[in-house]
Amino acid sequence: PSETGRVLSIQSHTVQGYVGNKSAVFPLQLLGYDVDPVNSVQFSNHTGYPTFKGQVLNGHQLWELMEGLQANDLLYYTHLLTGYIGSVSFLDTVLEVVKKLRSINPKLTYVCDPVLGDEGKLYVPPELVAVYREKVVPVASMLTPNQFEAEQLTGFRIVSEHDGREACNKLHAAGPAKVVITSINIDGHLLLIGSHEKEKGQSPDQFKIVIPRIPAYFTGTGDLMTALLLGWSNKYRDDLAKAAELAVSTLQALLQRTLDDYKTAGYDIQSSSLEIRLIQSQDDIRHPQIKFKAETY
Ligand code: ATP
Ligand code: PLP
Ligand code: PXL
Repeated sequence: PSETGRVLSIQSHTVQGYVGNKSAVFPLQLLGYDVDPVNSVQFSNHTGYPTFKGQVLNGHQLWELMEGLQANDLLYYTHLLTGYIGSVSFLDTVLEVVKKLRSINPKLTYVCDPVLGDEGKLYVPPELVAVYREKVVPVASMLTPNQFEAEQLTGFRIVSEHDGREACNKLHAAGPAKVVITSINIDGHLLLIGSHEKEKGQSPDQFKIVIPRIPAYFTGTGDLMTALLLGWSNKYRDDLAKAAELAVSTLQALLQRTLDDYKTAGYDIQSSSLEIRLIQSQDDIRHPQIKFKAETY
């Protein structure tokens, strides 16, 4: 399928390494999309390193960029993509961006990775949770939370596969037609749960993909995952399960390559978070071999 689009991607930029826009822009371009990145921060490296330096864009500065685009009639987008956002004022401006883009293209698809934290810990200011829950989730077309984020957004504890499906139902009721919980930790493996509410109020089509846990930590995988889900779900609009199979298959091939490269170089893979081998994985992005199958419920 050749369906593409024009994506406004508001995410972090790091000089070195692949998180935020650095892990989303290249794969979307490889899948044929025009991508216009707005760099919400420019840091030397991701914040998991012992130190980082750089600049943060504020809400006014984001809006200034939108005004520049509007003055030249350049605000037509098919998709808006957002990831990690560090402040309420920036997130409020992103909501204004959604409104503005939809006034120009009412069919705009807003793909939102509601980055809040992981493994029981927030890595954003706690005030952001309510803004996501009350204002952002209702306007999102597709949402890609992890287990912790889905819990934060629904107030519902997820300890089983069944809970994951219930959380998707609650999120549909709040707004988005497509929900992918990118990872639920269940006895030693990861579970992705996808859910597509094809008609408002109807019961959604749901599926799971079982992913063996690789014993290492990677940074930027969540951002890459959401970008790939945007790319493939737009090509297979009525088949979110297929889109997720393609995205997961790319990601697992890339993670395996990353692990192999670090091992070959003699690194201790337990010692820190690994930088993904994104550029080296371009064939796996363009033409993923489906090795991870979705099981529909
Ligand atoms: P975000 O915080 O951006 O919402 P997230 O916490 O869901 O993202 P990750 O936990 O990085 O993001 O997972 C995204 C995807 O990356 C998972 O669906 C899985 O396919 C893959 N992944 C990440 N880490 C591992 C791992 N250790 N073993 C296997 N797969 C992994
Ligand atoms: N750790 C910190 C400190 C972060 O700010 C973020 C931001 O998203 C992450 C981890 C998430 O990384 P990932 O997208 O791989 O889940
Ligand atoms: O991957 C999420 C992310 C986004 N932006 C910045 C980060 C990270 C992860 O560490 O440091 C600046």
